[in-house]
Amino acid sequence: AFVENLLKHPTFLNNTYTTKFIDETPELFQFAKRQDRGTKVLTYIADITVNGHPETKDRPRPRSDIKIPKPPVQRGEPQMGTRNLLEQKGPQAVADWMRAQQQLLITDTTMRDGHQSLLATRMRSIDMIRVAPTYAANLPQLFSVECWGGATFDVAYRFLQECPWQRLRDLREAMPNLMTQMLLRGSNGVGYTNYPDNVVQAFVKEAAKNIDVFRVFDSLNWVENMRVAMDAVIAENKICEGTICYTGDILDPDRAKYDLKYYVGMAQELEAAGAHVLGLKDMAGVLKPAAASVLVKALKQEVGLPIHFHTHDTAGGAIASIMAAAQAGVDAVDCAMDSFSGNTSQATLGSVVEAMRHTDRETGLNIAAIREISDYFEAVRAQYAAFESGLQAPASEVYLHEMPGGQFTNLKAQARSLGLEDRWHEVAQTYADVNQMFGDIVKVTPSSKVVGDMALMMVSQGLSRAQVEAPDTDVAFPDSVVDMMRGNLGQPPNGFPEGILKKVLKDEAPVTTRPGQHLAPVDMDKARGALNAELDGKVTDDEDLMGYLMYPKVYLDYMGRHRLYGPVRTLPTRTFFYGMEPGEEISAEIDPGKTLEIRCQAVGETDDLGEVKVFFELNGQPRTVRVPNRM
Ligand code: BTN
Ligand code: 3PY
Ligand code: ZN
Repeated sequence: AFVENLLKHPTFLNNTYTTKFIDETPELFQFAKRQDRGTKVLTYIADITVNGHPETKDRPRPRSDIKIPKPPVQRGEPQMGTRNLLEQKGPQAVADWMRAQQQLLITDTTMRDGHQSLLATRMRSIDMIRVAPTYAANLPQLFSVECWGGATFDVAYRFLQECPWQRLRDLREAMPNLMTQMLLRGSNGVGYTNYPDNVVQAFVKEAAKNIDVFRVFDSLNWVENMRVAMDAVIAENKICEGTICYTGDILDPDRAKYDLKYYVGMAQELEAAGAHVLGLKDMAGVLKPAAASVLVKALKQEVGLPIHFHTHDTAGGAIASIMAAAQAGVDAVDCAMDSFSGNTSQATLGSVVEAMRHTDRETGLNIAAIREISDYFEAVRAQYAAFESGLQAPASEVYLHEMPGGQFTNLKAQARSLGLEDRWHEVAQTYADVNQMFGDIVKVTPSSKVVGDMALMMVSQGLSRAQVEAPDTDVAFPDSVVDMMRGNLGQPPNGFPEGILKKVLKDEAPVTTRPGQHLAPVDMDKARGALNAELDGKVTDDEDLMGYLMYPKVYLDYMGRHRLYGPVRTLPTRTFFYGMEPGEEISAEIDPGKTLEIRCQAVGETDDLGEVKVFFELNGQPRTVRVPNRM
């Protein structure tokens, strides 16, 4: 029926369709409900086999000899971990324990920031879930596993055709003794814009079913804009890590806006707001060792909270800063498994463990267990060659532009798509200029995206900062810039500079109070009704509703594809991105204990209707799927 719908469709007949045609043409899905999940998954494999995956087209291919990654063996049953303490005694007890004990505590970020920073967030759930029991069994001394939030939420729906909530439930179940951690962008939730307060609250409530540690930050360091999210975490009895985003250089007198006093002041505000832990988020990796030492010492002295330090290795200095912070008494630090570390990602977990060995801050983690898990992830990473950035070496240029690790490779890809790849260093310089023009702001999602949009626009149009600022030139600012100047992301310290406000907004007055204060609460029952109607009466749960409220179009597109392709999250990663070859066999466990054994027999020729038959065996039975050849 799908193919009949497709062949009758005017766009298809006119030959004006693109690779996104199926995604953007919901009427093709009208019939799909009747098909069983096996057929749906075969339809997906057939389509990818014939047409390729749009995301891996023209990108480097994985080596042909790679194997499905094999998770390391578990050494016995999981011992008690931080999660057990949280469950038994609550968040304050965990915070007290952090401060009282000596070890340098470690959060593993591989499943969130590690792949967000190195592979454009493309790691699929299956590659995480298969190793999660090994974490529980072999690394029970970890402080937490950061595995959710940030960009992982929308990328799961948008590009990976999977449900982020299901990923979280599966990981939680596989690691019952370890605390799960997420990155929450305050009032921006896991999105790029401020949401109404009741949406943020409902999101936190839903996430708290399976998240233990919430790292809450604001992209302009405005504590006012963090309270709703922080209060919601505290109400769920989970760990609220109220977080400072670090920018500038406290030791540089020319960057006096963000000096030691500023950070101590913000930390005290976060403590007063009820944070259990103080997060120190160096999203670009610009906190140099000497400054880390001064900052951590001051924070330890002036604030009563345990401190959790996050940095990026973009300049190659992460481990040095971590050592300095550890000597100054930092309580916990973030690292990524060796094979997902370095460059724009976190410091190397195994190296930090070794650096601490035979010191008073020994981590208690088993280095052999780390190597085994890292080897597993090395094999995982090989499957994602299409998403590697090609970055060859660390670069001190980060101290010039201050781009967050999660943005760097993305912006570079955007520059490439605009034909500006050769002018990357100009983009970097312009990014720094835009930051100064905006009054020297914190740059982290979403404010970093605004600065990036402006920088790309200026480089592609050949505009300098002086030209943009000149009162008589007419500049068409990107929407995101107008939105930020209107006050829709909140306020930076001392507000935005008068000149740029006037230039962007002309006579419009900005709003300088908290955006959430002006956003009407969403009527949840009404929204659910609208969503059910969009989905032809399918009754949706709270997870679906949150996906829809954060990303309406992305979520509905995901659901449209889900009806057609079924549980493709269960496919091996190579199959998901490249389809199958004749003679190849795979299995996909679509429910616990229910496995599809799939063999690709042959791929036919394209017929007069522009269709290709793909011949499979599904659990031993012959099955044929016809898909359009769109190549
Ligand atoms: C994307 O749209 O960039 C990624 C989503 C995956 C789309 C799949 S690939 C095969 C099929 N054909 C389409 O037109 N969309 C889906
Ligand atoms: C995100 O918000 O996704 C980040 O990683 C910020 O550093
Ligand atoms: Zn980060």
